[in-house]
Amino acid sequence: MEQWVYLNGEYLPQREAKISVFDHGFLYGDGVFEGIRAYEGKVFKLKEHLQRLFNSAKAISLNIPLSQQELQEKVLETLRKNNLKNAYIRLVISRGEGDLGLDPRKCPHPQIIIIADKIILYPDELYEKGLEVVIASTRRNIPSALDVKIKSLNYLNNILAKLEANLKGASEAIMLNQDGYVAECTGDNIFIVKGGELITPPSWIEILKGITRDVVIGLAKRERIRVREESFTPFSLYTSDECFLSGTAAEIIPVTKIDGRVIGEGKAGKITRLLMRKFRQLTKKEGVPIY
Ligand code: PXG
Repeated sequence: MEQWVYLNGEYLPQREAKISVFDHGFLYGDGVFEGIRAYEGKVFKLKEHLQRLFNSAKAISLNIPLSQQELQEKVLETLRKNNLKNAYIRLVISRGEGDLGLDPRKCPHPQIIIIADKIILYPDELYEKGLEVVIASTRRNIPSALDVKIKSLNYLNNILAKLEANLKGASEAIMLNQDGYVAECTGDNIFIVKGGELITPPSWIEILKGITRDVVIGLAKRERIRVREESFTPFSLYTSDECFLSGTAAEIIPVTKIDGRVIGEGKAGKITRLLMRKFRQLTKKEGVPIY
């Protein structure tokens, strides 16, 4: 079905929502984005996503010509316009039209795009069976070159890792930082369980500080599961009792094979299943109402 797309203050039918070929988002990946979910008529963690979007924009000196409150209202309006209760929302701010040079000063009009659509998820059975993943040889960008805390339109680092996974017949790739410590996946954060404790790479390492990651940590603590934010190497992955990924699109999804090594019992572990259940309950309960 054709969707209505928000583009700089207007709602356009999907086919008419077009961006200039001179837009630096397209030419150089100069821009920022967010992926957000709505569940049962409520937008999950909307304020947190908007805050992260504004921080990403600030970091690249991109001025969003709306306040956070105004942008929130546009997101809700886009969902209403499309009659959506359950949705995947893509918020994109690009540098806008310029000339063929890099200079962002020549792009006076940032473009604001909001796409709201139905979400395509991993098949249900994978939430039982778990994913088979590989460790990519492509390392995560270093912060002194391009800080991965910026959720920018430049995702080639992640796409190169994803390609490696695809070529090896896996659906996802784990990325290490330059020092060989586990960072995250191409669009998800990573957790392991060992001896009843939940461990995830700390936020100072080269990861996007996932909003789902924060929710998972909060849920685990409430369930009195000990949580450690600590760096670890692939050895800890291979020898973990459970492993799962967290992200807005995938939510919580178990990992049951890493580089051919079976993790735990080769299916979703106990703590993973508990957190999956608690997470789903929370998404039904919390959020900014659309209607
Ligand atoms: N790491 C990276 C590199 C990401 O891009 C996450 C972790 C998880 O963060 P949240 O806040 O979502 O828990 C992301 C998420 C998608 C998609 O549609 C998701 C992301 C990026 C691109 C596509 O699956 N970001």
